[in-house]
Amino acid sequence: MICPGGVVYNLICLSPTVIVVRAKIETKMGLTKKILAGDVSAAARLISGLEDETPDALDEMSHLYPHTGKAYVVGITGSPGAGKSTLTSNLIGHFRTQAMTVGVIAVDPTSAFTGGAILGDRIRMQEHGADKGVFIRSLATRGWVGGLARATLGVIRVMDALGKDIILVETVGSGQIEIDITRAADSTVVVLMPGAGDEIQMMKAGILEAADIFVINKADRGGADALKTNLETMLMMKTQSAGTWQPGIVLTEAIYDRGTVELAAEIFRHREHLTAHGELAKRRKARVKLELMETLESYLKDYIHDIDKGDYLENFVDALSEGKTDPLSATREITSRLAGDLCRRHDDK
Ligand SMILES: Nc1nc2c(ncn2[C@@H]2O[C@H](COP(=O)(O)OP(=O)(O)O)[C@@H](O)[C@H]2O)c(=O)[nH]1
Ligand SMILES: [Mg+2]
Repeated sequence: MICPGGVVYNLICLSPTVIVVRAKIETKMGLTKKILAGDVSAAARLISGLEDETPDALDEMSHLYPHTGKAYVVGITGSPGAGKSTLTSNLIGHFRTQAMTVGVIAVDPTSAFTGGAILGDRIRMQEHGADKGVFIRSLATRGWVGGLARATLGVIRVMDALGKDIILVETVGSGQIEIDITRAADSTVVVLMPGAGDEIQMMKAGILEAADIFVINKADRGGADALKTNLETMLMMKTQSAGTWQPGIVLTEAIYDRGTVELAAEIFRHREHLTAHGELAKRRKARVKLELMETLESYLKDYIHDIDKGDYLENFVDALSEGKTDPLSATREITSRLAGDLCRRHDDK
């Protein structure tokens, strides 16, 4: 039965099952309405659903999506212990004095194993816990990079719909995860500290290219000036065309809340640069593409998982083991079944 939405839907679909489905949809729409009205517990519920990747939460995002795109997203990344959470907490304090509302997402792919870092982040940001203008959420995923990126992008959207002006995304680790998260941010801040020697690793992982702003934190410890000189030399070696953004280097002492105002100013300077050069729209387009690819991938993976509950994939595995087919031919066969199944699935909705 084809059931389009709205009134017509009501008139032609009066069977009890359909009425149940409709009631469920109304609850979902209600969640988006609540979030748009600033309901924090509704936002928290949706975020939990996104972490668990429940079908309801993913559906709800379709309602929420059109109401997003206003917030400015700042990624804060760097090695564990560099001072990201302390800096984030300082930035929250600063933005609040400017009457801006703030969302914070602390992403920690390692915490699934260590369990410790997120607790540390909470403690460092707890002074803002009672502030209604601040919404803080830690995200731990099961160490799966794709899931991590997808959940983060979703949570950014939820905080955006909640009306937060600035969203700070703290991520730990190096390499692929950082690069992925930087694609989700409008401005990316890379936090370094003297004596850690992570400059070389940074170059290898391509983080130098991904950074819009560098912070040298723990400047109270000495060695900060030498690190700054090092970094400047590395940045000079990059080929740069006229009009491109030159990453600024900000020295901070986060435990004493020193350098926060300068860092915030640098973030806004970068935002102005992006806007003036049409770069912000380009970055956001790249983010939307990432979201599309992540959603598409997860949709297809879910489908494959569903059919695997039977013997369908096993039959291919047998045929492959016996040399009767090859992975590409099997993939082609599976995807043509998928095309047929999806058409039927969409018609049924
Ligand atoms: N000496 C010094 N310690 C700092 C500074 N900023 C942060 N710390 C300390 O470094 C440790 C790690 O900080 P944290 O913000 O949790 O780092 P994260 O792992 O990058 O989030 C904590 O014990 C902080 O108190 C700083 O500017 N100077
Ligand atoms: Mg931290």
